[in-house]
Amino acid sequence: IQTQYLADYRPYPFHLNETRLRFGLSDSATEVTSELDFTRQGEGSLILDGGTGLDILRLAIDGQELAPEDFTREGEMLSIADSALPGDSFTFSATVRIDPSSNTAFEGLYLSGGMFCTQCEAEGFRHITFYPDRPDVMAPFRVVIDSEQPVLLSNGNPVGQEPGRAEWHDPWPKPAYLFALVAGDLVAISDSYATQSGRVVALNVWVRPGDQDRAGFAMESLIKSMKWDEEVYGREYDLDVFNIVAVDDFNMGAMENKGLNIFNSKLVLASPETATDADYERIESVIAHEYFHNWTGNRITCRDWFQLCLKEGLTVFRDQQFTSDLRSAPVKRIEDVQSLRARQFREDQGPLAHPPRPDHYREINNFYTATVYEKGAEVIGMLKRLVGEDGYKAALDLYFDRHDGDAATIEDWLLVFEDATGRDLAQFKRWYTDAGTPRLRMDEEWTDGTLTLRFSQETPPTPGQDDKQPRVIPIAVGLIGPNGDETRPTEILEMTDAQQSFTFEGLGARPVVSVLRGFSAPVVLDRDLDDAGRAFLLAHDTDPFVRWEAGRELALNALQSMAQGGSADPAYVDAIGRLMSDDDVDPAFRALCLQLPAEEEVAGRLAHAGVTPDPDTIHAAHMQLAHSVAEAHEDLLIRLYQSMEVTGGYRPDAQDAAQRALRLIAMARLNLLDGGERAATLFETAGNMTERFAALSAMIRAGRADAALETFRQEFADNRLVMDKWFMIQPAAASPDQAATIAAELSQRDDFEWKNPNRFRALLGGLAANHAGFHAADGLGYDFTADWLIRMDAANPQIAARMSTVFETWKRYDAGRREKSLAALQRIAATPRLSRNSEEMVSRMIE
Ligand code: DPP
Ligand code: ZN
Repeated sequence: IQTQYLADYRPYPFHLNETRLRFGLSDSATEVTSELDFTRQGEGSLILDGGTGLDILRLAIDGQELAPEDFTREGEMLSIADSALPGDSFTFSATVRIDPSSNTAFEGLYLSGGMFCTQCEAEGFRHITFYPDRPDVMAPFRVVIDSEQPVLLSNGNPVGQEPGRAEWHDPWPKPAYLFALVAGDLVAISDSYATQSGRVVALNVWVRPGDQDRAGFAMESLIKSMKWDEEVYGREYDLDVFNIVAVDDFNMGAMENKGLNIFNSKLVLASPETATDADYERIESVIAHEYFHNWTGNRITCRDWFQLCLKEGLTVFRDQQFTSDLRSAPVKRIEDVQSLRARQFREDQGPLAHPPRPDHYREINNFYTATVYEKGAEVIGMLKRLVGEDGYKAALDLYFDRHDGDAATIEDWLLVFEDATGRDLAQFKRWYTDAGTPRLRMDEEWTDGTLTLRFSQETPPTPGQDDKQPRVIPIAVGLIGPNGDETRPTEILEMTDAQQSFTFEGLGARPVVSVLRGFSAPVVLDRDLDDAGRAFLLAHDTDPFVRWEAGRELALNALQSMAQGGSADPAYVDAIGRLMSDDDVDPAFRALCLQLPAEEEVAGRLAHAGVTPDPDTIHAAHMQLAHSVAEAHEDLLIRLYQSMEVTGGYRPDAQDAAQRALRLIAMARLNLLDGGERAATLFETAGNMTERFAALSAMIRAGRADAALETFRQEFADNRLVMDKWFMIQPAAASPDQAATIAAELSQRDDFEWKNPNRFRALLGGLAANHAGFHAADGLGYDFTADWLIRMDAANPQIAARMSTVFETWKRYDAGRREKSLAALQRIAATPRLSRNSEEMVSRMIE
């Protein structure tokens, strides 16, 4: 399989004027007829993509059937002989037969619980018919669906609907990856939205009969998204209908197909009894994300897949802004940084590191990564910080104006910022082209009222990129006086050199520096600050991110020293107690501060410091520090557990969710002292999934969950999404020496429907979330995971390849673990007929 290179990009030699498709749906023999109106626009042959599963019934040009010598089929490519083309304009037509019922990869057209649905991003359309399956070939679509299924949907506006047939027209030129079709027994909850210019749009959320009462929150979220994009970005919706469909078997979270978003049902369906606060927040943000793609992704798409972060980074940035506006901005920022560090920093520090805009790949599906998405969003956040609110708005207006209807590039994107603001972004572009997380070091010098901050930056080598040039780093700094008052408000220092100093003059007394406010750049910051300084920032900083970060640093320092045989430093325990008892502080923020850094993060930090992490010691340190907090603050935690109880009916809003979060983390700490008593009571009495699930998880940790797990299973046996939680939490919350065995037992159950991506991710992801369990020294976690990756690869390569990233940190650990994880990876690599997806991932990790 060949590597694709960005440098090899060539425009497609034909313009596609219109695409017409006709589907005769049948489970195992669906017939697809296409008519593609082409006009030549450059030199080259007519080459179409088409998977090996396409059975050719007829190929024709301008109605003339092609003879065998008029075309050649090689792998996933169909080439038409130049001699078969009548001139510069012609209609290519194909009738093919495909088998949706045997499509377990869920790419192209497939069946999910008897319902037809599609997933075409990135390259799924080639499994439906022959086509120039590349994002820079855009055309309006007309689609006719013949089927006995009661509901027949495709992109765009409905043209005709009669029993057994539906016709759809999408006037907006789009690439094939945005095509969608759904046919099934579905019911809608419906509403409508009047856009700012007065267009009335019919809105439907389609679900299986019986699920309607769990679709209301998705609809509310959609309406909020439509309004927000008008108010904040001036972007209006552009069709008569907007359909969302919930599907049980789905590789991704959701997909932004034009006018017909298809969602993993876990990101649509929610009720207080079945979904947690975190589920609600995620549904709201993913509904927004996919809706926002209508402009950043669909109206302006990507020229090629190397530019994926053009649409994903920007759309993640937009959904983050949306959540900040609707909920608490500081809390959202901290959550985003937590997830960036846990997933993207981890990726950047290992064998899978790649730039937000990669310049080569073998399988594009392997590049739907935290780097492309989350770091892609961080880079836009930095751009915005550098050019300011007004500059950002001017640049975005210019982007929409200049590139509407285009398949654009990162160069186009940066040029609108240069043109709108007059700034040169040549050096800034390194954020897109270079992999790796810069290390930023800050030293301070204080003389006679003058404070000098000396910064140095360095980015460690990443695969294929040994030498790194300095980047533009926006460093947000504020100064806090000794009495706790802010003496200098936030200012952005713009670092461009490898070493650079900034001076603050006329200061009365030496301040404490609050640096990297709001996490102004995705870097690892090193500075010498003692625990007293950190406790001071935790108590006094006006910047919530730096406050939280100070607490996290205290906890990390304690964990790090405990994991190396030291004892728990009281600084963290004392400081956290003071913060917890401050009722003026947002409960959600307090809950975040009371969380300990994940064990995985401690391992990463130790590895960075040149110490081989021992998962068992880290786990013991984690337990011990949590225990110290519980013992030192038992009365306070009991008070919080009582006072944060939310009364009245369940509401998924930020205020109530914040109280629940603080209450439940208080319960988790008390769990270490009360042997699971509070959790057991809450499990019996709670009326919502947020509390019940937290209680169940605490009971597992307390070793008294057997009966509760069975009660839970009986109650929710019919609800796949809730049962996913049941499969996930058992290995995740198990004691490390049991985790792999528990996962293995669960995998033998009849209801472990492993081909369902959610169920598979729940069980394997649950084990991987148990750091010391997955990395158990006996290697059982590695073996269990490898067995299932091999099995899944034969059915669904995308899911197997993505889950294989649980191994990406394997080189960090001791020789015994390294040997066992390498053996597991080699076993995967040696599997006959391994997919290109898994082959690429595993070979990058082994190299
Ligand atoms: N469905 C994925 C997303 O929205 C890919 N576009 O990010
Ligand atoms: Zn997206």
